[in-house]
Amino acid sequence: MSKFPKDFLWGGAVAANQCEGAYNEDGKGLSIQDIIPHGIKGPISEEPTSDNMKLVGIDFYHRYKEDIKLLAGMGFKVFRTSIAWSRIFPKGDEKEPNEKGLQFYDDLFDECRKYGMEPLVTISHYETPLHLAKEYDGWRSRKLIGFYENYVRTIFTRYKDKVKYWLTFNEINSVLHAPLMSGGIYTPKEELTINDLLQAAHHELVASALATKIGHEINPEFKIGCMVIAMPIYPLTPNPDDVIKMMESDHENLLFTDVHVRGKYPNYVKRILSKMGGEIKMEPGDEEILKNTVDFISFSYYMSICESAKPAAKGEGNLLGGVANPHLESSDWGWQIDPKGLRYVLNTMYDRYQKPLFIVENGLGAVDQLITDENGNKTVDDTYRINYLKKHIEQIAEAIEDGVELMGYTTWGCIDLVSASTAELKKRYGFIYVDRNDDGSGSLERYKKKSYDWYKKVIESNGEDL
Ligand code: BGP
Repeated sequence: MSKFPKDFLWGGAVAANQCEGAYNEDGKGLSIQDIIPHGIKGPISEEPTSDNMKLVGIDFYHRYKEDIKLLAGMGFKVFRTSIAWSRIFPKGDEKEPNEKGLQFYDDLFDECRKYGMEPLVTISHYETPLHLAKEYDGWRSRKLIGFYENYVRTIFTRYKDKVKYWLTFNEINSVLHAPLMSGGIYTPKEELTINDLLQAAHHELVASALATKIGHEINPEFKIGCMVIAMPIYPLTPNPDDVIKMMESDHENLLFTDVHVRGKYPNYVKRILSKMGGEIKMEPGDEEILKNTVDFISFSYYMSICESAKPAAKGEGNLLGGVANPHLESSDWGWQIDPKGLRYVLNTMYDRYQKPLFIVENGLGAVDQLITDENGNKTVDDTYRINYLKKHIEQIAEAIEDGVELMGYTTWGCIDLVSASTAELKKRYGFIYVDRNDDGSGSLERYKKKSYDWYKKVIESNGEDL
């Protein structure tokens, strides 16, 4: 008997800016991704440059029918993608939307539904319209709440009968760590204090709660969730100083789910703010809006990290940094692989909130080798990816046995796409290989990897046959 609920939502995830390409077609405006050619650590460009792999992505904009069919071939029940805000409102602050942009997502969601796949839609996934970044400094400006409100009203109304599951902001807690990519904040990070970042976060939190309210008014059947980076933080040693350091780091993440689920700020936020002096500037009505809490909590899970009170060698953590754990192995990009950490985080989150959870990202970024098999088909022997996913799914099953209420699981980058942190194509996550390389070469042909048939079997058996 499968441990997974019978209506468990198995599937995969992508984001518009990492796969669609067509960065300036059909009225689309520029987004901040069009000026980040080399990922979060690289310099930004004034204009889009041809070395930016996201301008073409994997050409999903033109090939989505072929891709959705391939994903449906694995039996996907759900497909997570995002809407590129700048396709709908090219600059972000217009009143009227771009019809061609709206039509594209109508067609995409219809295509998903044709195969019985539920779209799970991220409203803002690291793709703030560039104009909002340059003109307003992104989410540092309170004005963004109004622009976002106009955007969500437009898409909720348009897709109210096609999309049921929504996520308000991708990895909302990352705004403290990658302000440009996450919050469209143009001011360099070095010039920002934690209080500046928490103020920007406040604007996003108000916008998120407002979206939840508006969404439920437009369609009471909507399920609207928040989305955070979930990363267990372990103390590097049992030294109480390390434990306290861990707790303080954790607060900076937990505050986002606390506000989304409890509808108000936790007390410890005052202490974080007091380090710099000052407080979050609220406007009348903000506290009331924050009371619109989410239906579920979703998160990405790639790794755990350690914290130490002593300055120690920093790990290559996702966006959050941290100290390396001597008990774990790392991916080629230095992300520490920790399947049991997933069971742990599912339990701690469920214990804290008693809300349904949804794992909307998990997977292994690796360099894949395209080969020709004995039947003459091009493929990739990605046994390492299968092993990674298998170990994580085993731990999910354990967490379900622990009593955690879990809605679904979407692996990240189910078809190869451009990396968010490094902007490379060679960091691949997919069950489907896309022939495109970092020098821009490649036919854009799609090939099934070994993991394709494996994941199909996992879904067919509802997580029994790993
Ligand atoms: C998360 C992002 C995704 C995705 C993933 C993998 O932080 O939500 O957009 O890209 O991580 O990261 P990367 O692409 O940097 O390997």
